[in-house]
Amino acid sequence: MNKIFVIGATGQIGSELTMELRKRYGNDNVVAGYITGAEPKGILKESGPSALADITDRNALAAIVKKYAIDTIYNLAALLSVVAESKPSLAWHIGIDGLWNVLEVARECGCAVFTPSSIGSFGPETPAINTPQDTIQRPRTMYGVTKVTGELLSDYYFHKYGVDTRSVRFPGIISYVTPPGGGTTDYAVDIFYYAVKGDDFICPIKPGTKMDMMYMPDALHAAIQIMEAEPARLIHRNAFNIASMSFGPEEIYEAIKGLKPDFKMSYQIESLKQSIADTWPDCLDDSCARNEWDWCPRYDLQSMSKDMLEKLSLKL
Ligand code: VAH
Repeated sequence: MNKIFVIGATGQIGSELTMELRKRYGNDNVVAGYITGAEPKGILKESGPSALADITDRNALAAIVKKYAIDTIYNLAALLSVVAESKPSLAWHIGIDGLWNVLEVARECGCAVFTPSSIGSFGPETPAINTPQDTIQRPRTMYGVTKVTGELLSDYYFHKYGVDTRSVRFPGIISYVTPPGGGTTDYAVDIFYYAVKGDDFICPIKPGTKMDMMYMPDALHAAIQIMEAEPARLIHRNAFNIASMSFGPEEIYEAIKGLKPDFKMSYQIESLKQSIADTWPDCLDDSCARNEWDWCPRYDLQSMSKDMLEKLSLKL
């Protein structure tokens, strides 16, 4: 990787991935792609080049790739699971028509492509405990349909055209920089904001609803490490199971309460989020990522909770 283009650079993952890539590869070598209304601000804007990049405009993507001699595209444009249920055609348009544009530009210009999948790519028939790398994927959400289709389309472009496509199935990602927008796992981010502000938290997900979660530093590490991996070692490509922690609302509450004894939580279940969460696995088997490109997370629930509370206290 030398010249990198991040599509969706102002989103929850993109805003931090762009900065991490600039730190590793040089500020001028990472172009932040954004859409109207979500322009980069502050350090993200000042630290390196940015370009208006609507993923549904193939010519615009091609012009940016050629102008900056891009060799690697991180495609982070997507509607998250809850929003995608209310706007399914837009979710498909961005997730798949957009991906098609990225893959065609990558095929013409010789770029590698990272397009994240998700635990949302699994469905109720998928084994929920130690979910295998290769297993049934019959998601019941439009988000999941776009993620499975994205995996298949990315593998197709690798096998048919030799486009260097690679990706991971992200769990719910927890971060303190840019809040997520419209996800089923957002509760695991929101809970920290309430704890730091000293407010009681009302959890929208039932106790006992285990889902894979990951702290943003580990997610960034995975997104970069897989693209730096030795291609000859890769048996899989789109997309690798990765995991770091699996918990339900009562467990993250206890972890935070251990650090903030006065913190209180109650439940008010949101049926759409709960119905989506119920179709997702509890915990993934990520042995293929560990064997094929040395994936190894650094944070667990305790260390993440401590770091999140410290960083959010400074931020807020
Ligand atoms: C969501 N945070 O909740 C995203 C993510 C696995 C969850 O895809 O939709």
